[in-house]
Amino acid sequence: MKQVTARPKVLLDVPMHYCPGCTHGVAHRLVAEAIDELGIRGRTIGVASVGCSVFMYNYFDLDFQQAAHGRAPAVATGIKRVLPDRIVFTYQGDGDLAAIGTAEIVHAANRGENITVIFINNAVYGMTGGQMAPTTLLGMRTTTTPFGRDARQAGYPIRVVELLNTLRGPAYLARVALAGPGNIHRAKKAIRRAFQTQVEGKGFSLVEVLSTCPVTWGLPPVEAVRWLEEHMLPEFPLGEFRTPEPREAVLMPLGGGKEG
Ligand SMILES: Cc1ncc(C[n+]2csc(CCOP(=O)(O)OP(=O)(O)O)c2C)c(N)n1
Ligand code: SF4
Repeated sequence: MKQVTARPKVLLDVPMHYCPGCTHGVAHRLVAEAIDELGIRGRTIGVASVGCSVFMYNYFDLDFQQAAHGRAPAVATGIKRVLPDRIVFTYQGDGDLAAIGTAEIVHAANRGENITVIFINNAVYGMTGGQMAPTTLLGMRTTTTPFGRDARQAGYPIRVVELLNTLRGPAYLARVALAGPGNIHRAKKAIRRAFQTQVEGKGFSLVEVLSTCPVTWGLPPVEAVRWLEEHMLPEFPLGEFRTPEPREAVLMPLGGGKEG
């Protein structure tokens, strides 16, 4: 019989701790498939962040470093600069990346660090019980916005990819969604391309992955996917926002600026 699918080699055969229907597991698999397919298993180092994926190092047959709240891009920067032949990636939720670690992600992207960031946007802080995240939708109820997020008090949802796309540093920026086979297939391609960008030495890559948190959203897993499609997609458009181009010359002309 022809085998059409198998567990990625880099993903260990151990039970994960995620809630039933949580798409962290799907995202892990896509990362693992990309690493396997690119043949970089022996030289990849992951940086785990805080949040529900804090224990992801238990699931990958890779070297991992755990970073303190929001600091994963800074830790990844250090590892990559010391070991430039390694492929270094972070895996961060929206609380970790877009709230606690806003400075780290902006500056790592702006410097064009040759690292890959997998950014899981499930619109809430999952691990700590469902508080508002920077990506929480307007009107969305969370434990800290029980009447729905109100822009006058809590500001607007932050579109991380669009924000980083204002910088010149990043080489690859994409947003994908774990909703339905077509979107999951596109998510896989984007994650693979993000790693490929680093393999080719082209600089900073980030994929925002729209994900579900059925438990804190209070929805069964299938309805959570529908909710993502109905509510998150209009706020967070999908696509590749930046693809690798030859790096622009940054040297100033001799004389320090304007000529003539
Ligand atoms: C009581 C408490 N407040 C704050 C923290 C810090 N903290 C650790 S994980 C986390 C939420 C992370 O959420 P996110 O990054 O969105 O990841 P998710 O859990 O949704 O995957 C926070 C705020 C903590 N551990 N405990
Ligand atoms: S709390 Fe949400 S993000 Fe965390 S494991 Fe459960 S479903 Fe997944």
